[in-house]
Amino acid sequence: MSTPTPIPHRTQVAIIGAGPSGLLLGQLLHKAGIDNVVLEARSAEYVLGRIRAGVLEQVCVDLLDEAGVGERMHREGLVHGGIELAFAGARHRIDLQTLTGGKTVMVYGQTEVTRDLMDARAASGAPIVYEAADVQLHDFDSATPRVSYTHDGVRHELACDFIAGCDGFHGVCRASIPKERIQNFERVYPFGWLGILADVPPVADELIYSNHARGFALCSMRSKSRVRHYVQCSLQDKVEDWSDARFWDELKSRLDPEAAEHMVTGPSIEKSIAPLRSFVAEPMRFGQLFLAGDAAHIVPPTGAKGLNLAAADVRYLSRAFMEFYADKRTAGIDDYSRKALRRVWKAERFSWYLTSLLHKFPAGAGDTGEFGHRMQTAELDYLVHSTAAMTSLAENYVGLPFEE
Ligand code: RFL
Ligand code: PHB
Repeated sequence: MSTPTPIPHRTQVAIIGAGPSGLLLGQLLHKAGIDNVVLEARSAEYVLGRIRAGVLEQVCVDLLDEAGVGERMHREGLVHGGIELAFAGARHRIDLQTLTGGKTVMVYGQTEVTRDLMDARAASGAPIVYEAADVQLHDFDSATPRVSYTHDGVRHELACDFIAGCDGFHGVCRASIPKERIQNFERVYPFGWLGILADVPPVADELIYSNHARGFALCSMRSKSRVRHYVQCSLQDKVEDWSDARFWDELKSRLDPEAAEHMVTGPSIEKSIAPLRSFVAEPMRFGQLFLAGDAAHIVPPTGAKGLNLAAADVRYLSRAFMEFYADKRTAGIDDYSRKALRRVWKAERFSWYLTSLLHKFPAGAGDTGEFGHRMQTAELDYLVHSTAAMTSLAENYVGLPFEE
């Protein structure tokens, strides 16, 4: 995709990063008549090649509708009213819809969300620069922040009122904040997820999360004919260590016999390993610079919260900017970090809880090894027989309500 319109030297909001956070924020602001420029380090094709999240909460679906990009999602996405937990050789359904008074989730890949947002951006003619190299932030503590970058070998400068740092975990925005002004909280897990994408029918109608003595497994999907499956793997593992045959055998060995028997296998069309991490940076505002999405926090993918949390930040931030430009009210801007972090920490807690409940932890200190596995099995057994416990899981999985 080429750069569609001439890039202005001044805008209201400079958005760094064209992942879901940056693109969604850009689209919501554009619809509200707020000028913005998106600067992305990579090409559009590269961004679309990253296979990531697959489950959208209702609040994320609503926000995509508000941005005017929900049409294909409603046509092609799969509405799920439950998930299955597999352990001790059997599967147990958690009826999300009944337990939450009618709430569901939408199974629709992050790649498709990103594509819909990129298409809408191109159609709107709002400026976006792909392959913007060496992005640097200037004077974000002042009323006249600027961003400089190189595009096609030429250095450019963009003056703005605000900078939205939507540039993911390895981006430049959080890295630009002096160490003494930011506090990081982190937990790195001693394993990763090996994921594959394959064009075969899903093994069941809903997602299966499996706790097994050999390690965690997840059967997810992108459509009725494309699956996304994961197995917990060692951090030392390389993608090349995992042939398709080894992957399918390992996945089957971690599922209940019925699922293993009905599994349709096929060649992988993508295969990658992701490390698991919990991370929060506080605060999320530094003068005129606001962090959103993975730039500010990371969750392990077990709770399917990463993308949804990014959307939640964008919801708060877009409203804050809209209030500011409509009638100069700064309450939303001033309260952004506090409100966003309250939600972030709850999603961190849930993602950490599900990760702890479902993975095999190497023997060591605390609830690990064989003792830890027995604790997990007892907790899972309690969970699937207690309406109170299942309701707690369900209300977190479908997404907690917003603080207005
Ligand atoms: P993104 O998607 O990382 O987008 C950030 C964008 O910023 C660009 N960028 C820069 N641009 C300009 N200048 C710079 N200096 C820049 N540095 C970086 C990047 O190229 C990129 O395009 O963050 P965003 O928008 O906040 O979206 C967050 C979600 O992507 C993320 O939370 C989820 O995908 C997390 N996640 C998963 N979540 C789930 O719910 N389920 C999953 O299965 C799942 N799998 C994953 C994941 C995240 C992964 N990462 C980050 C490595 C698997 C992986 C591998
Ligand atoms: C996915 O489909 O990629 C997916 C689904 C649920 C998760 C994590 C990843 O919890």
